[in-house]
Amino acid sequence: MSNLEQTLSIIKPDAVERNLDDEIKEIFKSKDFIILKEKKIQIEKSEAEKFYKVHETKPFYNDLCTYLSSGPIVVMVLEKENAVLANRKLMGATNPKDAEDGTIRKKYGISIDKNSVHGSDSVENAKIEIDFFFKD
Ligand code: IDP
Ligand code: MG
Repeated sequence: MSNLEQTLSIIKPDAVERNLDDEIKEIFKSKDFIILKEKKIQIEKSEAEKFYKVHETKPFYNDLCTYLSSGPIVVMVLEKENAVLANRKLMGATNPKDAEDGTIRKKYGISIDKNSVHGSDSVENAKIEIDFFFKD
């Protein structure tokens, strides 16, 4: 059965700063993700706080929001069969130290906070996150 999904991907400031965005986009395309929408933007801290609201009680919340708003990011809607899980697998573990070979975070991640990419963690959150960045 076909299960075409869309997911939200963000190339985070640490990767854009190192000019890795084209290289990371090529990885997605090589794994048969279609980039349906994309934009390079810089967001306000208040927007990062809304985006990461689920983490608002975490000790790292403030630093996380400061970081996501610290420089340009590339936000993309990716489409593929089972895109949400496929993207999470391709990204690798949150902490690059724990990420498997062949994953984006293993290859490019610097630390648990500067881990180069974000990806939606469920189909439900993917819809919310796509709307957050691409609702007209
Ligand atoms: P995920 O990005 O793999 O889905 P989440 O648990 O949703 O991971 O956390 C969101 C982001 O918050 C992570 O990508 C990472 O940048 C940051 N983060 C998560 N845990 C920590 C931590 O323990 N210290 C610092 N930053 C963290
Ligand atoms: Mg997450």
